Amino acid sequence: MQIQWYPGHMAKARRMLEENLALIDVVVELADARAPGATRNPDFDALFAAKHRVILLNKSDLASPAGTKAWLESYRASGAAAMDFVATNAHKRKAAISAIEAAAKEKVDRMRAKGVMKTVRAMVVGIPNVGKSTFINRVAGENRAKVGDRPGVTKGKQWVKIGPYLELMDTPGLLWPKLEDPELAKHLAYIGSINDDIMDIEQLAGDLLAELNARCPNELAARYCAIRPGMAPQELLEAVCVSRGFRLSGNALDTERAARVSLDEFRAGKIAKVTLELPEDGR
Ligand SMILES: Nc1nc2c(ncn2[C@@H]2O[C@H](COP(=O)(O)OP(=O)(O)OP(=O)(O)O)[C@@H](O)[C@H]2O)c(=O)[nH]1
Ligand SMILES: [Mg+2]
Repeated sequence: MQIQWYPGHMAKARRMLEENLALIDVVVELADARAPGATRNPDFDALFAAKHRVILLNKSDLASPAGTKAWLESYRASGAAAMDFVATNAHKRKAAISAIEAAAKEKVDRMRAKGVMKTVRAMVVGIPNVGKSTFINRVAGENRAKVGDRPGVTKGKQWVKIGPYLELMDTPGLLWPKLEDPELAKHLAYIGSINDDIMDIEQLAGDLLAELNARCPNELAARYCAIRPGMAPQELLEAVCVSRGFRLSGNALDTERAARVSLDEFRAGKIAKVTLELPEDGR
C-alpha cells in the first residue's frame, strides 16, 4: 500500500520546533506504546541531540504490558529516561512531572547556586495523535490544550504553565519526510496517526484483521464471532459484516462499514491489548 503521508504543514511544524529549541531545557518525547518503533520520529535524535530528553510511552492502556516493559528496558539500557503513561487518567501525573524536572536538574541546580529560581521549559513533541495535548492537560490538571481523536488537531505551539517553575509547550504532531519500512507505515495507519482519508480503508482494515488473527485469534473471534483462523483479509472483513449484520440494500455485505468499525474498535482497545513491534524486531 502506498501512503502519501507528509502533508505540507509538516515542514512548517519542523521549522517551528527548530526555531524554539533555544528556549527549552527538556524535550518530552511521546511515543505510542502500541508501536514505539513506528511512532518515535527518527529525525528527533539529530534534532534534539543537545537536549535532555524524557521518553513517554503513552496509551500504554492499549498496549500489551509485556511489550511496554520490553521497550522501557531497552530505552533505559541505552541510558534514556523513559516511563509508561496513560494520559487519559491521572495515575502517574506526579511521576511525569518529577521525570521532567529530574532531566533539567543540573541546570536548575546551577542557577539556584547563583540565587536564581529557574523555570524549567519543556517542549512536548511526537508524531500526530500520540496524545501530546492530552498529556499536557493531564499534567496541568485542567483542559488547556485542544485534543481530538484524529491526527492534526494541534496547529501551532502553545505554552501551558504547570506550576511556578514548570512550563510545557504543546506542538503540532510531526511525521518525518520519508519512511523506508512499509510495515512501520502500516502500524502508524492502524493506530490512527495518519489521516484515514488518504488511505484505502478496506485494505488497511483487512491487513490489520489478518495481523490480529495471527497474534490474538481468540480475542478477535470473541469480538467478531464469524472469524476463523487463517482467513484472508477480504474474508475477514466479510466475517465482520456477518458477525455484526452489516449489509447494504439488496443484502450485499457492507465491507466499508466493517473496515471503519474494526479500525475504530482496535484503536479504542476493544479487541485486545497489542504491541505491534518489539525492540528485538530491530524496528
Ligand atoms: N486510550 C488512550 N487514549 C488516549 C491516551 N492519550 C490520548 N488519548 C486519546 O488520543 C487522541 C489524541 O489525543 P491528542 O492529545 O489530541 O493527541 P496529539 O498528540 O496532541 O495530536 P495532534 O495535536 O493531532 O498531533 C484523543 O482521542 C485522546 O483522548 C491514552 O493514554 N490512552
Ligand atoms: Mg495536539
